[in-house]
Amino acid sequence: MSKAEYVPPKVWKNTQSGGQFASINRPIAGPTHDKTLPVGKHPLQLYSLATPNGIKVTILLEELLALGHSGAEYDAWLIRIGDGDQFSSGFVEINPNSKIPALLDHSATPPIRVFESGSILLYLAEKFGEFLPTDPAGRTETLNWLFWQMGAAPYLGGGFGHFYAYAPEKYEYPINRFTMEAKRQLDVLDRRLAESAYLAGDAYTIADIAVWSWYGKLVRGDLYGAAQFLAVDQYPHVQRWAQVVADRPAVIRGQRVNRTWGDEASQVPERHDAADLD
Ligand SMILES: N[C@@H](CCC(=O)N[C@@H](CS)C(=O)NCC(=O)O)C(=O)O
Repeated sequence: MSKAEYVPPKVWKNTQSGGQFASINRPIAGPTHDKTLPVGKHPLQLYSLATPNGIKVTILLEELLALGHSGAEYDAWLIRIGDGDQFSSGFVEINPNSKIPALLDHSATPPIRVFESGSILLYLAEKFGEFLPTDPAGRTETLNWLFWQMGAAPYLGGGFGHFYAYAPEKYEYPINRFTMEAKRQLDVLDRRLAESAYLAGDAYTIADIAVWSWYGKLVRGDLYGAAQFLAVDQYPHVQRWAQVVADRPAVIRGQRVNRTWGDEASQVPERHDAADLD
């Protein structure tokens, strides 16, 4: 069956094309409704969901707690992005971009808002002095890979994942385009991880947390059901690293926070105490 070719009009019109997430896509920013965010008992208030961008932050917070930083105790509130919670007035105040994760640090006056998962990782790593080397070379290499992830993952998620898993129909052109890029990115990681244990060198850093949450999950078959399609066995160094990171207790704990799918034991929709995960 051939389809009529799409000819873009002179000015784009908002005709819904369907597909998963179509209901939350809008061409404007700003809030859709008035609602304040709940605030719990800890200084750190996280508003999130256990997507790859969301788990970066909960993994880091659980890592900090595992090291004994009691100041990293946090309340994690659920933002149901499928229901449009990210467009509430309260959420938009802490993230004008209406995307999870977003963090409010009440230990400062006035509280400090932090949005963009990379910015949150950097903020917490600096606040607690962990998972970010202090020597200029190590710190810069960590930030190189952290910023690499922030720039690369939209091609994996918004590009490959969207057209492979979520678009209402399978279109060969974008799937080819973004598969090419996803595989190139995996090869970038594989070559890097062939020469060092972790992305920034010998130490596990916020760069590993950020990259693992997308690419580690991808090669372990936890993202888009695409492991076979992407022939992830071609990346043995990524696989080795992904397994080491996956085995960390804080990584296992962090992935359960703000999770509302999968088997019931893995779901902790809200987290207010360590005991919520025990
Ligand atoms: N660059 C942002 C991306 C965040 C992002 O895309 N979050 C998604 C979930 S993974 C979201 O909130 N989507 C809701 C929407 O697009 O309305 C970050 O890393 O924090």
